[in-house]
Amino acid sequence: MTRSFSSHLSICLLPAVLLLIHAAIASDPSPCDPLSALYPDQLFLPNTTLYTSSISSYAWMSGHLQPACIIQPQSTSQLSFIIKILADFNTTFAIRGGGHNANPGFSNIDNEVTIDMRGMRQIEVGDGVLRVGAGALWGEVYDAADAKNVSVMGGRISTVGVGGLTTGGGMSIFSLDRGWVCDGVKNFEVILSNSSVINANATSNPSLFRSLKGGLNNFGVVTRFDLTTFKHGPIWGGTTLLSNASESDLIREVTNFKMAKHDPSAHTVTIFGYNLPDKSYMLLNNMWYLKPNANKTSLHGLMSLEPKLNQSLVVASAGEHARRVATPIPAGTWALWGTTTVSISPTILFKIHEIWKSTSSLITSKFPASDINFAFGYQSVPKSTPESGPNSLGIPSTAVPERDWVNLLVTFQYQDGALTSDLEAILLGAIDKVDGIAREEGAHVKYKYMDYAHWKQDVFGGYGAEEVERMKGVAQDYDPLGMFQHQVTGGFKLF
Ligand SMILES: Cc1cc2nc3c(=O)[nH]c(=O)nc-3n(C[C@H](O)[C@H](O)[C@H](O)COP(=O)(O)OP(=O)(O)OC[C@H]3O[C@@H](n4cnc5c(N)ncnc54)[C@H](O)[C@@H]3O)c2cc1C
Ligand SMILES: *[C@@H]1O[C@H](CO)[C@@H](O)[C@H](O)[C@H]1NC(C)=O
Ligand SMILES: *[C@@H]1O[C@H](CO)[C@@H](O)[C@H](O)[C@H]1NC(C)=O
Ligand SMILES: *[C@@H]1O[C@H](CO)[C@@H](O)[C@H](O)[C@H]1NC(C)=O
Ligand SMILES: *[C@@H]1O[C@H](CO)[C@@H](O)[C@H](O)[C@H]1NC(C)=O
Ligand SMILES: *[C@@H]1O[C@H](CO)[C@@H](O)[C@H](O)[C@H]1NC(C)=O
Ligand SMILES: *[C@@H]1O[C@H](CO)[C@@H](O)[C@H](O)[C@H]1NC(C)=O
Ligand SMILES: *[C@@H]1O[C@H](CO)[C@@H](O)[C@H](O)[C@H]1NC(C)=O
Ligand SMILES: CC(=O)N[C@H]1CO[C@H](CO)[C@@H](O)[C@@H]1O
Repeated sequence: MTRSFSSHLSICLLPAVLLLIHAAIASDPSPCDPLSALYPDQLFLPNTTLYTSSISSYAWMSGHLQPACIIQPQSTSQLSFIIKILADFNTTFAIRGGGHNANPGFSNIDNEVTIDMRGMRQIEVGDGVLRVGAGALWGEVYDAADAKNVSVMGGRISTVGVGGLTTGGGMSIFSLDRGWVCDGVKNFEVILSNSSVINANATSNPSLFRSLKGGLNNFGVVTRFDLTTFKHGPIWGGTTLLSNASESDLIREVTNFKMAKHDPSAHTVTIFGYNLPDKSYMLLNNMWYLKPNANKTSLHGLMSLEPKLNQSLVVASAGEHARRVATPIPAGTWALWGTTTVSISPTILFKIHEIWKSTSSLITSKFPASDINFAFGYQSVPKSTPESGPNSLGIPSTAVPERDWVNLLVTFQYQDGALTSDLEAILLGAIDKVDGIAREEGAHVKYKYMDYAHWKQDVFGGYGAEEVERMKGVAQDYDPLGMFQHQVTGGFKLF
């Protein structure tokens, strides 16, 4: 090690710990030893109960990597010191929030250190602001907000993490009215690579503030998100399960809904699912209306599709909705996610739907006996909100994404991990076809939503060269040695 460790040490630490750290750096490149000496109760080693339960709490099997140790800091000052140690060892590490990203290596790592943020999940509701520790899950945020009769923009499902969803953008049921979840952040508390703890907000470190809204883990570890709160009354909505007989009616009604006059109160996520080996369909139409009654509104056409095999529609707070739609993911499930964006036209969704059908046939012929769920999901893209200040998503100020754009989420869920590379090729191939027909129609949009993207997709390319150049400059200013490029290997990287 070339850099001096002792120069960073705070005086309250015991000299014995200092000796241990020096001995560890000299003899063994693993930072787990000093971390374990400093934080014995928060350092989990393989084959212990806490380690195993941390690994099994990842949503998907892709998260089940085997780090040399997992460190679960309880406070910003502890994590700042941990970052110092990791900087000195110059080894790779992962940052884990809610553990819901499907890309391998985004929030866990083999043989190195994983920082499990879930020890930091304090929530405090103040005047117009909710301060949340970065390791919290949205369900906890909504519980705190509901208790004070306020709302925040957050994930639509209670089990997902605040950290990953917000730094990648974030789509909420309020997003067509109020913007991306990251646009609702007033202030980020963040630890930089030199272990300084700073605030990034509109007046302090504004370039970093902008970059963190869509820049994932490229600049620092976010330790706290300060979210804007607002008053909001009860919201109508939930899920309806339609029969496969509604297939073409559903794609028509989604098109009609998008082509009609834009209604910022209506939020929909429409999912065309296909299951093997039983060759069954799962057509799920999720709808929310930001008022207690959606009758005779823009949702009318979607609401009137029959027959409904099942429905769960209520009038409730955003938090109650998020809890109701959370269904447990069965243990042992693998997932692949990918995404693209198109602009709406009378024909584009019908053409994309043909790709869903042909891909369903393809997997039926290739893997007839496998347990696979394959889905295309459609939703509007959040509003751009200049009043919240810029984010880093690179969406042109001339665009009206909430009205004109449709996000497509393509997913595979399956039980046999050996199918991964074949399904990955099929997923990326289907997205290429969608992009191809969208280009032919003049409906192609280069922006791709980071939190839904497959790791092989060029998310930053979709942000545009100008935005990426700006972010690279910010990364060089705030992380001159490139810790968040070279040591934090998981996630979409700027360099
Ligand atoms: C069931 C389910 C429902 C979903 N619903 C929605 C939804 O309603 N809206 C939506 O927009 N998306 C949704 N998503 C997608 C979700 O936003 C992404 O999967 C996101 O990456 C999850 O964040 P996480 O913290 O749980 O994940 P993780 O896997 O823990 O983290 C994802 C990435 O974020 C980074 N990261 C996490 N915390 C921090 C931090 N504190 N500082 C710096 N970097 C950090 C990690 O390093 C990693 O690269 C959903 C996903 C699932 C599986
Ligand atoms: C974990 O325990 C199992 C059996 O108890 C053992 O085979 C394995 O080697 C252990 N792994 C580690 C990393 O210690
Ligand atoms: C950290 O390691 C990388 C190679 O893994 C090396 O390029 C870089 O110079 C090292 N940084 C420091 C500060 O030693
Ligand atoms: C929230 O609203 C309910 C119902 O209107 C009311 O009874 C309760 O006192 C309110 N709580 C707070 C913290 O304002
Ligand atoms: C912005 O950061 C500064 C400096 O830390 C802090 O004093 C101020 O309160 C922050 N603003 C917000 C909105 O959090
Ligand atoms: C909305 O319409 C449904 C179906 O016609 C009806 O059952 C329900 O009572 C209506 N809700 C309101 C609030 O009018
Ligand atoms: C139907 O909805 C209810 C909740 O309203 C739920 O408990 C049940 O599991 C659902 N059934 C199916 C087949 O989705
Ligand atoms: C840490 O880095 C930031 C951004 O580069 C810089 O402003 C700050 O002075 C540095 N702090 C220390 C203690 O070096
Ligand atoms: C794949 C599948 O489940 N297809 C069914 C769709 O619904 C029709 C009736 O409307 C059935 O005949 C199909 O078998």
